[in-house]
Amino acid sequence: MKKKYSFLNFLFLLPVFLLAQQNNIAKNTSDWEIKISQVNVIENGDFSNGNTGFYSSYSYTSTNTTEGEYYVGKDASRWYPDHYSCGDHTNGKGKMLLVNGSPEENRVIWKTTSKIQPGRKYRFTFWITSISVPNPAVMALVINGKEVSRFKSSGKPCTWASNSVAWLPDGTGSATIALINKNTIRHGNDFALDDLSFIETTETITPDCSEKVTAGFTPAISESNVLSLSLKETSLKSLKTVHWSVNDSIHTEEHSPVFSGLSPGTYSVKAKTISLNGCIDSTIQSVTIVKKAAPVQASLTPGSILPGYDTRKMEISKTFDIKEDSVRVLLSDNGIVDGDSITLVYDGKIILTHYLLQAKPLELKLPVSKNQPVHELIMYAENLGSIPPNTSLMKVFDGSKKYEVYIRASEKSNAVVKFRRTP
Ligand SMILES: [Ca+2]
Ligand SMILES: [Ca+2]
Repeated sequence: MKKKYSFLNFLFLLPVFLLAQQNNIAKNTSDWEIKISQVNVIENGDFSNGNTGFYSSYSYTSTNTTEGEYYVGKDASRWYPDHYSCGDHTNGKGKMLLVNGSPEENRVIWKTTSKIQPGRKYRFTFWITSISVPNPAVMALVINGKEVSRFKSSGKPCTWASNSVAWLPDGTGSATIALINKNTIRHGNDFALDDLSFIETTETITPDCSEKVTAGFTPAISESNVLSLSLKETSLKSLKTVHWSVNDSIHTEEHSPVFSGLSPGTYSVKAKTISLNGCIDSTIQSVTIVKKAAPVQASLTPGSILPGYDTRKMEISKTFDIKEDSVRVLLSDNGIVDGDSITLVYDGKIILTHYLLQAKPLELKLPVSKNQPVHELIMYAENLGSIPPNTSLMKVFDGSKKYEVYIRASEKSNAVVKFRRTP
């Protein structure tokens, strides 16, 4: 079910900033100290184990008679007498992949699929030499169906050269790597491949942003002024996150958020997308609400619309002494997320209603002005979820100081937290 952000009493919201975005404060710094594996994830990349660990559409034969054949061996001249007698790349004495280029287009010489770790970066390297003259091979490297490089072998036989390409995972969780010879000439066009590797890297890789998810979106406004937002892109496969903001005061990372109870006016709606390959896009649109929904009454008090608000006991959970001009408050469901729905009242005004508590914290920035000695945040339970009462973990940040408190609200009591401004 989609949660709804109400704009009830929207005029009162300013300058309260609600940030329903994922917070990274509690994230352990060790998350960033990623150990890089130097292991080659390609099996048998040096061909020391023979004809195994890869697929080929070429024909395997120990004696070369025609084009489109391959062999895993130590000496090209023993495979076909007119080939040069080149040593392998690994140590000059080992095995390599010997190939007589096919005249058919796009025949796969070598292909394998490797599992990859999400969020990591990789580098694929292969070595190639011609074993005959003329017409050196032109090797296309294809990863997950996309050609990422094209490399021409040196025309000189027994002269190894390497091609190496850095690669960012595309969200599929694996990398199917293929080598295809783009040269289809029969004469010459014979070569050897060796020391294929696919290894994690820490280098900076510029992503190919021609395949990013664009942040174009369509706002839809219903009769009752419910604003629904969704991205235009039909395939969200390569979307990592979308960040929505309305008037830069309400933020959410839901894919398709719904905002209810908007008062008439013009809103600046921004969508920012980050694709799995790290490419960023953003779009801003003005959304105008013309038809009046329920009239907003400046005199509306929480008690006039929240049943039992005034009669419930005000249970003070904690009073905090605050030094800064504002506090950051993070609210999340305590333990099992069971559908607790709440309204929050700050200094007598509703700042958020029909909010479903989640494991991912809601972030609020609340002003703690000196004009008023004590500020009150009240949590009102709209329902009790499946496990009553409504309990929530509240984290309070006063500058660099951090506090935690569990608060609970029920049909009998409202949870109250006070912020006392220190001089
Ligand atoms: Ca080798
Ligand atoms: Ca040939």
